[in-house]
Amino acid sequence: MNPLKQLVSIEERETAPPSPTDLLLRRAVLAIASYFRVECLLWTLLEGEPDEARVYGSPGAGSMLHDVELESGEGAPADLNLAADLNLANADIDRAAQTEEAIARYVPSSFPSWLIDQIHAPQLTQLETGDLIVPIVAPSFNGNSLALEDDDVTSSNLQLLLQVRRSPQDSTTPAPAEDSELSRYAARHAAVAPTLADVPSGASLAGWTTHDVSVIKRLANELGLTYSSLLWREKFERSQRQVALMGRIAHLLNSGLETDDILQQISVELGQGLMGDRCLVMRLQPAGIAPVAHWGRSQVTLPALEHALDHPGRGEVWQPVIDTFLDGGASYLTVRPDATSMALQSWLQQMGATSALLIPILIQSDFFGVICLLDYFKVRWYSLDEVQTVRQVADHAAIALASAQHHHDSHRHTTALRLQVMVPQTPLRDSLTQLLNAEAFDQELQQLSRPALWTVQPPFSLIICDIDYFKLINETYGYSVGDQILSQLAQRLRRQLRQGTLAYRYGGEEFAIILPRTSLTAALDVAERLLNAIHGHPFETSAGPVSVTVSFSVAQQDPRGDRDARSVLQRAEQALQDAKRQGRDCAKGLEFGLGA
Ligand code: GH3
Ligand code: MG
Ligand code: MG
Repeated sequence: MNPLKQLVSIEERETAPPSPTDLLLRRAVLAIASYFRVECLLWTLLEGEPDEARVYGSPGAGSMLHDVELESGEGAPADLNLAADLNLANADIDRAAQTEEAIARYVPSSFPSWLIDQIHAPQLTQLETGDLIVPIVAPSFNGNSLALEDDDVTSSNLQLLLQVRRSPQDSTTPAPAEDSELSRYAARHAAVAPTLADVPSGASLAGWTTHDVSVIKRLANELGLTYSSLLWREKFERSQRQVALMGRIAHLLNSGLETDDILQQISVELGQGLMGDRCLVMRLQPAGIAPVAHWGRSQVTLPALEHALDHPGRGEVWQPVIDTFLDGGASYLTVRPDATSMALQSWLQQMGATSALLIPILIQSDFFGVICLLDYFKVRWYSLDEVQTVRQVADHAAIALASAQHHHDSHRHTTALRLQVMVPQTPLRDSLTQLLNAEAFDQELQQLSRPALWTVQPPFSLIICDIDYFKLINETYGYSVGDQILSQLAQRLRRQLRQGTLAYRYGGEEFAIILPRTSLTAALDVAERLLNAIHGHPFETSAGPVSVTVSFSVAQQDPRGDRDARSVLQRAEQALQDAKRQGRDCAKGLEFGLGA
């Protein structure tokens, strides 16, 4: 079975359906607002992940939020469908959902001070504004029943917080519609006679009867229990999905796929699984950043990826970013327009993103790059377990890269071995010279160009050479003498090269030699050696000794500036033209960064 196909067929989870907790909270706000004829805010997630705090508001509750900074508000045209989605039988709720603008959900960026007090010591109270505050505390299992944690539960247990405002003229609860689900619900709870003990001692709750307070407390309790169980179920399902995702990624590593494909699938899995807009596996080096694998949400138009490639020549601007990652630093960023001086911030702006989760990939202790989840249309928060998942995936990506590095080295080794034992008819071999042919050369260039290896492999160099005035030699001595020269020249080249260094005849009288792990200077030395083996040493042919000269050129891979091995070849060809122009019979190298 082809694992690639299996993974591609994974259903695209493009947009998150509204979560059950989200629906519950909206429904609760609608119910309370319409039953008590109040404006109502419901604060959520006060339990340790403040980034996920939300506040739900009834249609007229905006004024209650005056002193709170909001990051984003979601007006509620979509919420008009909410009542239908929920199949609410309750006419009150239905009406409220349709006549009012339904429930808005906001992301608060700060909490009012009374709310902070509530987090520390939750208690039913009334604010100076007259708002009734009903804390909803998560069920805890301490005391003489099951204790989950030894921690102090009272301070961290505030889960939801209801803030209710009733205008003075509405100080009594009108009878709700007869047939409403809520009225039955309220009646059921009202039937339990409220005792004075239900109301905080000494509390004088202006505008609220003890009965109302009792009902609202019971509603709150029930809401808290339902919310808790739904929340745990969501958390459980999310962690199950993440376990499944990790399983698929672990499977990929063992799939025999090429590293590029593995990284590509990793970006697909993460992008879809965590529902980002774009997921990149990036190589990050002091002088720049470049994508190795990429997934983008297909339903939206994202800015072109070319911005992802930071152009070289700006110095080592990324070094501080790398250092930060190596120190275990920042992994989550929102884009701040004022922070353009930082490489990462300005890169995110170039990309047009609003927020990013960046997790480093370390191969053993070497920094490779980052896995980058980008969001474009809103600021996206990631929960701790999501971050944890991406970290694990980054470790898996590192394993894939490390084994690719290892594999690449052994691939070279086996290719070299195969060359030595290869039968002459092997199609990758040229029959005249017994060197590897143009097709083999092309294949090797492709191998060298694989994105996952491109920046990981130690830089290679390429020597190419071309016989000078070969046309003239053919014309002077005949084509078959030309052939003899070609064949002997190939032998001489091979004899000069170390065992395992591959030489190719990739054109009529053009040869190429790939030198792995070799700098430009070292490759130039090799070219000089080859040159000297030809210059002044005539070839024995059927027409007698014939002297030929050859022009050599050398180029070294530039992992940042070159797109692939073809770019290196182009640079070598450019250098070859220089050699020809400058009188032939010589070796020229072209430094990268200088060519066109
Ligand atoms: P330069 O110094 O500029 O390279 O001059 P040149 O004459 O070598 O260059 P050109 O590209 O004009 O000529 C290459 C010649 O190589 C032309 C072609 O006939 C000859 N050639 C190509 N393949 C073979 C072959 O297999 N056998 C023989 N004998 N000649 C070949
Ligand atoms: Mg030529
Ligand atoms: Mg030539």
